[in-house]
Amino acid sequence: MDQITTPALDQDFIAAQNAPLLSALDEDYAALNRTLDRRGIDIEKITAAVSAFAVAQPTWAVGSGGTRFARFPMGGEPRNIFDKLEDCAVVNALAGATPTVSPHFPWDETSDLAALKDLAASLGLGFDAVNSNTFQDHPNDARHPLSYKYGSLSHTDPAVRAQAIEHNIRCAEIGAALGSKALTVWIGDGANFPGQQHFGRAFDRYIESAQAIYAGIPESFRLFLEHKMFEPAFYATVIQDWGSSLLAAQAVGDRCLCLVDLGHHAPNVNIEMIVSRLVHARKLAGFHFNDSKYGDDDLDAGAIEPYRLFLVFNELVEAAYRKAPGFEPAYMLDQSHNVTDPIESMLSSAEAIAGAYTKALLVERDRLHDAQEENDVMMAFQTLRRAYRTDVTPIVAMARMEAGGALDTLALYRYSGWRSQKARERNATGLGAGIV
Ligand code: PSV
Ligand code: MN
Repeated sequence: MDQITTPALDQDFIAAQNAPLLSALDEDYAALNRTLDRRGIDIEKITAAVSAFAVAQPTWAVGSGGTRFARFPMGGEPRNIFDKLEDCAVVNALAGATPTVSPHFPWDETSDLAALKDLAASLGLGFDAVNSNTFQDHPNDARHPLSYKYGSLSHTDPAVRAQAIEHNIRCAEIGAALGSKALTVWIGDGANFPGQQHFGRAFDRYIESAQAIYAGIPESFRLFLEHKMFEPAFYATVIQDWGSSLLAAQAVGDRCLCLVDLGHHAPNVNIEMIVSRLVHARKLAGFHFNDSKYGDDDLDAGAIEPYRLFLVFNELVEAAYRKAPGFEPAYMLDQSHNVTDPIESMLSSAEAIAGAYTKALLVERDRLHDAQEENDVMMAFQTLRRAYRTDVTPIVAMARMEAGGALDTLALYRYSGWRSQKARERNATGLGAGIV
């Protein structure tokens, strides 16, 4: 494979572009330091924590997404998993916080896993949770003669369930070969009409299938169950909420955990509270970050409800602060970029997530806990608000630079000419991934 040459992946180039921005950053950082110092907060500690923060990139997010109405492919979009890795490497080089990728099969199928592993290593990328796909048929795969039209892991036909179980185990095998340590299972199983499905029997069948997957994947693997309220099933979904997910995970085993995707709930659901409950149950697998106004919109993290993102991180930081047992969350972006350049969306999302995390780190925990214990409602609320209102931009930028990233990620990405270079090199494909 040819060496990939682009300024966007060149550490010296990034450092040179950062240089003229440094003195302004130093000034802003010093001013924020004075503010935080008055609150007894050590800015260096916060910056170090933010610099160490990482969120995985989903391979499917670097292609143009779409809706059930249309997809508008962009020039230069990735044609296969190898191209996708290149784009993910650009995101990581500039964001300095996205060092792993989460593949999805069969979308990322390749006959040369060794080459894939080599490319990832040469790009400085690792592999995060592997995602299975039994929400669509695999017409080009002889291992998938049966249709998932009426479900997969909860299907009435044992042969379809067996096929779906086999696929999941194979995904974990591929993941193990790539160095991944988790399998994420999201199914589209459910019902479009009342009466279509026996809720209890479908759930029993799902649990039995999840147990079979658990028994078939490596012992080093964690199994993540992802719930979703609706879509593609529009009346009921087998794993529709965190309650169903928790019941299933508890029935499956210790290494089976519940994954929360921010867009998979009814409007106004208190997701930060779900975090707290799953942490309590030692069952929080991690997060798929995105944002939404109406449903599973898969918009960029923090684009619509940045306060909610902060409140979610507040619970995550709280769990880490009190060293909650079994708390080892896996973080991933899960977005569909329909009208933006996916790399730009991932860069701005990584920044938004780092910002929400930083603000959560600024919450004065002891003060908050005291106010809660004393029923000082206003003080508790204001303690959160004070952290949220703080402009943490200098910390996020400093942390990113310390992790090797760019101070102005979007400007550098555009200046690098990556997309137009790829538009010349990669011919159009009609790649389907990304319609989520
Ligand atoms: C489902 O909407 C989901 O959030 C799951 O994580 C899928 O695997 C992913 O999107 C891609 O379709
Ligand atoms: Mn998801």
